[in-house]
Amino acid sequence: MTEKYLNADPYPWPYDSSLAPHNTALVIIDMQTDFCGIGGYVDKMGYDLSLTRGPIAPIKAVLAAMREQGFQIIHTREGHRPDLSDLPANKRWRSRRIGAGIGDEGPCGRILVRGEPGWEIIDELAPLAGEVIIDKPGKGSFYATDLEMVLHTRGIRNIVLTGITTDVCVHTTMRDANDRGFECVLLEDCCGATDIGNHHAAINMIKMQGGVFGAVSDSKKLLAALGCG
Ligand code: C5J
Repeated sequence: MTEKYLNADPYPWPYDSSLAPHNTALVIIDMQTDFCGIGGYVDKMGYDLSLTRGPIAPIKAVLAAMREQGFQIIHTREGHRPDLSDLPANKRWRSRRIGAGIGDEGPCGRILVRGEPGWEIIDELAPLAGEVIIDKPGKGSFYATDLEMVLHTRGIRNIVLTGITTDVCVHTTMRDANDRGFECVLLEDCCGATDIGNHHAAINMIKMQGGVFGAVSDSKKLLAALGCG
């Protein structure tokens, strides 16, 4: 098999140079209006939307190239059932405290509730028919979902992580994937956080201990590795 990898820090990724469409998935985490759109959950909390909107263009470029080459594409959405039966009381209480109560009415419908306008993935990164969408009630993409089964069924060993937020849902998913034996890379410019310091800290945490959760790269390096640079 031809060896293929991308330049990444602290090691060329994946560790065994096995980058290929049949064994590698692009996972795009929570690119929903609630996290990066006007009137959504993050906006209601008062954060700077430019930080969570920054990754849209680089993800779009990576998504187009990986779709074109036949890589597996997986989207996730954080959200709760309309009856809120999967919303822990403490998660609701904390969100109300900061003025963006999950399940309450907002400018984009009920905040983080499945089926509401704010919960939808933004148009720029809308899933195509046939692409896997994982609905998750928590921050990690494995908890209370069938993501692990989907990855195993499709023969995926390598995961390219993108989306928002770097320090919460992306990091939790990367840690959980790493513990399950998946080989992960996070594309730095394809992620964003509500706090820029947290974004940088989350990136640094991945690179310590020789790549404790995997490696870090960016959209340009990935596109170059795919021959689209
Ligand atoms: C958060 C997420 N930050 N998608 N969710 O609440 O990271």
